[in-house]
Amino acid sequence: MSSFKPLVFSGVQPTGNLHLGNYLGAIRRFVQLQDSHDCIYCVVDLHAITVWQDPAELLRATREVTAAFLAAGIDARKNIVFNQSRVVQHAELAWIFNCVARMGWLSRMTQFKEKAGKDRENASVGLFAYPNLMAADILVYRATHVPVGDDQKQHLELARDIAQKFNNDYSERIAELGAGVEMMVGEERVNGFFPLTEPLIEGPAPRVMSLRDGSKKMSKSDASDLSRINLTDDAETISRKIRKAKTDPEGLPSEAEGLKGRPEAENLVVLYAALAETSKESVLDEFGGRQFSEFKPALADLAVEKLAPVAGEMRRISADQAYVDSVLRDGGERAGVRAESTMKVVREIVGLLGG
Ligand code: AQP
Repeated sequence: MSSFKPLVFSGVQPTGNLHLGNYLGAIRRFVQLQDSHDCIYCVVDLHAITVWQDPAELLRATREVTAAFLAAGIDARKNIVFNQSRVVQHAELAWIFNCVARMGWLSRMTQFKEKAGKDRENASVGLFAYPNLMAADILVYRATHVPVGDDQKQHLELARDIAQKFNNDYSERIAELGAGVEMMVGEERVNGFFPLTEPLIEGPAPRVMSLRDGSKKMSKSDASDLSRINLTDDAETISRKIRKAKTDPEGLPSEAEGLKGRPEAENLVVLYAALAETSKESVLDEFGGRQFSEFKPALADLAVEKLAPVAGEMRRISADQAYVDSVLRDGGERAGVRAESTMKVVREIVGLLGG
């Protein structure tokens, strides 16, 4: 029985400053996975333009995210690093998925509801169809695993629904062309062209929260810069943001149970645990019973210790624009070969002349 070859794919949008949530929830995981998997990492510039982007800023941010990937330790020779718009097959497959996905499925996406806000009529069509492009990003490589933060869970479920509907709708044609791969869907053994990709939402910090509001995730688009730690923040800025982070009047509990209903306190403990690569329990073993006035400086020192080398490396790599561009160009060429080999078959499956 043939089965899908394990392949990791993930992307980051070049929109504004990368923050600690992007780093702990996604980029650091990308680095770890390259030891065990074939990986493709993408700077998703086509996703970025679903909301307005200044063109010069988009170019800058695309290079900056690439520099962050490299600075964090992604090996662009062993893996593929490129920007999405370079490989036109992403957009081509996204169009086919626009015709597979249902309006009702997309209408339920919470990210669209949050980003479009009350003024839905004025949101771009691209923002609505964003999850179809995301499914195409993954499935144009028939990727089996996608490391993401918790906020992307719903979009990955949609990618699985799209893959499954495509496999069902075209099942006869897939069989006729011998293009299918056997896989288990629940208890059933089926033959499909696209895998049902598994999300990898794991690690100690799948959802880093805002430093100003423990009910909101840390986000690039938050109007308050105090809400997030940017990868490019200097030591003084990191310390100030952590000092000003919202907490409650109680000290740190000795047990994780004591963090229940205290989202801001829990977030800071999670951050410490993630940065130190340990558990919440062991952080509380060390700091339980102490006040935030003692814990915050320790957290700030740790954050600076872990982030300063990445920021320094980002600055060094960013200064060599020709190198960054060459990484994206080379990655784009290699990604394009793989994407085209999938699309050749997809065109045949769907019945599009042109090969
Ligand atoms: N707060 C977070 N905690 C953990 N992981 C997070 N990610 C984002 N925020 C957090 C993960 O980072 C990866 C890249 O995200 P993205 O650039 O594609 O866009 P996003 O999820 O929309 O991130 P932002 O920062 O919140 O951007 P805006 O403000 O533009 O919406 C993804 O794997 C994501 O899960």
